[in-house]
Amino acid sequence: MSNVNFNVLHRTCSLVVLLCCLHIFVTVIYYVKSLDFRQAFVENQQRSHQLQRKLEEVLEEPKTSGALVANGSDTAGDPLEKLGPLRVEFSVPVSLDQVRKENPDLQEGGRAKPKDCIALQKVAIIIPFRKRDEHLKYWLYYLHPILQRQQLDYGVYIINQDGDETFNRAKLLNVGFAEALKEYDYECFVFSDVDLIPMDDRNTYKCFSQPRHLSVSMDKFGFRLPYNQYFGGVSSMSKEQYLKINGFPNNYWGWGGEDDDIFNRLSSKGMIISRPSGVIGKCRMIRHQRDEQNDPNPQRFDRIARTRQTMHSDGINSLSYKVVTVEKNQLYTKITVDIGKP
Ligand code: BGN
Repeated sequence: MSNVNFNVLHRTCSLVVLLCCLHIFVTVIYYVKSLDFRQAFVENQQRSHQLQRKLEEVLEEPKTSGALVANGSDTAGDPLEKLGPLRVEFSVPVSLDQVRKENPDLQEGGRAKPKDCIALQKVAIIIPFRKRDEHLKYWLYYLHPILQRQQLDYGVYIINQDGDETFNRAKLLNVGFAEALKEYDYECFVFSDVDLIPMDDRNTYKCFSQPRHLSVSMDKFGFRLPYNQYFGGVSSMSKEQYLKINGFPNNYWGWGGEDDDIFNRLSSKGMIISRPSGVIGKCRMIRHQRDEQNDPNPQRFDRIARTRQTMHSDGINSLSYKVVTVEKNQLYTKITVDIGKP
């Protein structure tokens, strides 16, 4: 009897052990499978994130430089299709030789126009200047390829203030307007500081139905407009718009206020400022020390308060200066001028 009991117990135990083993086996199989599944899920997720990132990069990828893109063999075709964000940096030095080589289509005086189509506009780019050759190299390096891609018929005019008297930005801009018009039938004028480089070539350096402010989103101001009326840095005006306000003031000697005076002139004539979006209008400023002979002008507060009274007698109609030298090369026309002193 006890023998029979023992046998039954033994068989039952063996069955239980077998069932346990089977259970462990099945559990292990399911566990391993679920691991595979989890890994596949994670890999899938990673792959779709990578794809997403790549897509974003392709859509947003800034081009290395204006020149590289303009001359790259993979970018042949419609130049307008290449427009978009640009990578702009000032850590690698550039040489004028390099800029000349990378822009073989430039004509004497820093002129270019599209070969296969009618230009958008005839644009004179006016740059007020004194002792900023390092900045000028970067400006030419970045801007020449951009301006050519923008299908403009343009010329670059560097207006160099002779001597060491206090700097006068607005008067130099007036000189640029007058001198450029003596050369060619320009219909549009872009007034640009030498240290400002656009970061997106959709920011077209041309004129619009209203005066345009182009440097709307500068790194220096945290990629924002410092104030709504700000019109400094880079702006454009058609010949008509410029003449309607009698050009720019001639008596802002030293830093500040002349751009606010120009804004006052425009708004007094009922014009409004047109601007690109904050994304397209991004630009970088080359960092530098304040120039000598360009201290803040203490008279600027009084002057901008009186723009409406002074603008009809002070402007392009009262401009006087003496051209000292004119230098023309493949990259620019440099006009050195004696504009007098305060
Ligand atoms: C303003 C200057 C501008 C200058 C901007 C940005 C004046 C006038 C008196 C208020 N205006 O303050 O000329 O472009 O800062 O730096 O100083």
